[in-house]
Amino acid sequence: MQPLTRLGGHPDRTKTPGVETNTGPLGHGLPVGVGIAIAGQIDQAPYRVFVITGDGELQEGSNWEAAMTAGHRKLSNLTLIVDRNRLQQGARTEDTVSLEPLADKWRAFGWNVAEVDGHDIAAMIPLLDGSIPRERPLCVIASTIKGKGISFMEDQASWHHGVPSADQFAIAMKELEA
Ligand SMILES: Cc1ncc(C[n+]2csc(CCOP(=O)(O)OP(=O)(O)O)c2C)c(N)n1
Ligand SMILES: [Mg+2]
Repeated sequence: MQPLTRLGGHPDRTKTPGVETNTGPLGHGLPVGVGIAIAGQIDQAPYRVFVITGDGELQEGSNWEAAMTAGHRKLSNLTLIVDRNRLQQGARTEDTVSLEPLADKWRAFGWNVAEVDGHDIAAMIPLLDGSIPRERPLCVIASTIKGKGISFMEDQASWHHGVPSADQFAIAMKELEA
């Protein structure tokens, strides 16, 4: 438990605005999001559903059952963002169970796909703000660098659940503020 932050290791709907479902077991967020999107489709409700998954998380089979259902039902109210940092808990994704060709996989399941630099907020906004009408669910594959901007953390799998020491924290804050 991380009592002093609203951005704990696992999302907490009681602490983080906009988060509606606690997750932590991998492969649960997308199936739950698909269920909420189906409910919205049946009710003809105006809301849209956003799900974020890790890339290593996509190795869970439950995601692909959900992907198949979302494609079948043409859930145009659903947007998935994949944090494509190419790392999972202890290693690189492609050395563990490779995900590529990732965009083709989503297309094969009946989704639209956008591939973007996940650190480029200006590029992300038009994909998320609903300004582009569509008839299918959208998967945004956002290429990111774990620990971006902190020299000793960048692209290091060990920072999946690393806790910085006081000295490391001071260095990290200095680098981020520079
Ligand atoms: C069902 C399930 N299996 C295993 C785990 C342990 N686990 C937690 S995170 C993780 C790796 C996930 O990879 P990714 O989402 O890419 O992590 P990130 O790049 O964000 O560090 C694993 C295997 C878990 N939380 N839930
Ligand atoms: Mg990852």
